Amino acid sequence: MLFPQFNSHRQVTALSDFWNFRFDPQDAGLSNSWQTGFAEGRPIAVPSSWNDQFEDGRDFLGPAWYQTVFDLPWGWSGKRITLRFGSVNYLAEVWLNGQPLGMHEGGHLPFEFDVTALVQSSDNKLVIRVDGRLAHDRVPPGNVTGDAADFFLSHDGNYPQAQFDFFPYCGIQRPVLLYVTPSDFIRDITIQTAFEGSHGHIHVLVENVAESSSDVRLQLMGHGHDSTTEAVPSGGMAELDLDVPDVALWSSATPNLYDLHIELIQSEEVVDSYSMKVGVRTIRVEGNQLLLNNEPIYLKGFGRHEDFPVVGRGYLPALVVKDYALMQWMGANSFRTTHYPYSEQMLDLADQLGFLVIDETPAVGLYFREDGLEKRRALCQQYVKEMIARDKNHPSVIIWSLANEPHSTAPQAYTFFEQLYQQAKSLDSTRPVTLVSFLGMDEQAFEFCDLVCLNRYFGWYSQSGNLDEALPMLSAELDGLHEKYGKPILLAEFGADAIPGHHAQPPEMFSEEYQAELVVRYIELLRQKPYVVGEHIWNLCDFKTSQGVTRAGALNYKGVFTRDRRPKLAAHRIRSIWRPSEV
Ligand code: GCB
Repeated sequence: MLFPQFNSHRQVTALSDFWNFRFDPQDAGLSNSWQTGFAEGRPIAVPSSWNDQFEDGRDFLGPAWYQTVFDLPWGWSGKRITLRFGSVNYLAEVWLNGQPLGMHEGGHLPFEFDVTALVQSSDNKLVIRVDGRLAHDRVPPGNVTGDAADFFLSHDGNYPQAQFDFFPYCGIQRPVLLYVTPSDFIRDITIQTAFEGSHGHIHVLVENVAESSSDVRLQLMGHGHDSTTEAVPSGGMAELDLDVPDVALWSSATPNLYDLHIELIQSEEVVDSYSMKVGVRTIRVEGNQLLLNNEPIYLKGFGRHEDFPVVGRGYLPALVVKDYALMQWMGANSFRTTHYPYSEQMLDLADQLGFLVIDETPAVGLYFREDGLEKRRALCQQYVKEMIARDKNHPSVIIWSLANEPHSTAPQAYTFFEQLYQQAKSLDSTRPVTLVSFLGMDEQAFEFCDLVCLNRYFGWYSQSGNLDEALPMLSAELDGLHEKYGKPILLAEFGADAIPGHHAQPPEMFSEEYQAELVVRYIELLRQKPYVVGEHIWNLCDFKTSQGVTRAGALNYKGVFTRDRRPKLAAHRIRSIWRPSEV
């Protein structure tokens, strides 16, 4: 799926700003008046979560209604026009000029509609009903009730009752774009790269709707290279191979990117074009190692959240830049998109700045009770497909994560994840696939996953306050896991809550000293295990959660930075390990 862009054949505009908005607490079918006309509402910022914008409705998860009115830009009439939503959490139903366009389930992934037939040159009424309510057959799930024997309710009793540990922010959370393409256009591009010695190779698959009279031309530029290749599509597809002598490989230390320019040509006229950045690199698991460009890599980084006061999970470009600045200052080279795919802009910057990304679907807190299982399975399959379609061309994305902490002791979990694993591999054979588990030895999916990703909180949720007891347990478990599965292991989460400004010597729980000591001692231990390929601290920053007895102020305080991005003691201590020469 291509991100919309401006060039001499394409244009894009954002329908951002203040929209008209209304909560619909009775689910009273405001639909008639709100689908067709402009009803009484209040202003809301788009994109942004709705929860923290008003004095009422923070915990209201929907349904709610959004409306806006737009005119087409000059010159767009008669062109192919698409309406694209970057992320609406959770369930979106969309109408344009009173006509239904369709619906999309699941946040954090884009969806779009061809609106050519419905759009007018002026006074277009766009209406979206958003339902973010938590339900047992949604993914991620919430409001799960019943027998706890076949699943854990680790977040039982929290409010709102999410089956996961972050606030269930709702609304139109990423930009709504309107874009125009020619009627014969480049529909999709898939890049795969390889190299031998200093010779790079780029395979490009171009999908278009053009007839066989078209040609596809590629130009690759950068790092002293400039070459052009052409191919005639067959069956609506063109496959092209580009050779890159003296290739400048993409890596974390040298995030070299080439410029690829693709043109669709009919009767010697260029009718469409698309430009993108390409990084040449390989990634694979071999033995105990994770190899980037055939060299072992070690991941140093974080789990994070798209989370900030007032905007909630709304896209905030300055925050994207800030979080990269913090991670660079720390000496991190990696992060996981816990627990949903982050914005496309976040990944563009990862390509540019050389961050190694584990890209995770929104499947957090899954459980395997039969009730609603088929629906949850279908949603997980949809998410894998949409995530790979969106992110497949980013060199920064090195691993796909199918889920975080599924409650997968049930026998059905094996087939559930094996199917998702096979699906991911068939969509993209070039990247390792995993899931992130808290079960450890009992995680059935580790039998087929390419690497083992474990979340561990010894010294926090168990062996609380007692690191001398906690560390040997971690050590023994890691050794056991490696013996059982013989795969590289990433410690994908570890950490402790620290209330900013709370100090204790000797260190004790919730103090900055205890968080710092726990994280540092974990890292020292991980570095002694040759099969460990990385350390991802939980979390980069404090973040908002549902209310519950374990979350003071409805915050998870495991950030090494505060929610407003100020460092705690742990940040300095970790920096001295990750960037020793700078401290
Ligand atoms: C976990 C979850 C993460 C939580 C974290 C915690 O294992 O993956 O979403 O926030 O623990 O702090 O409890």
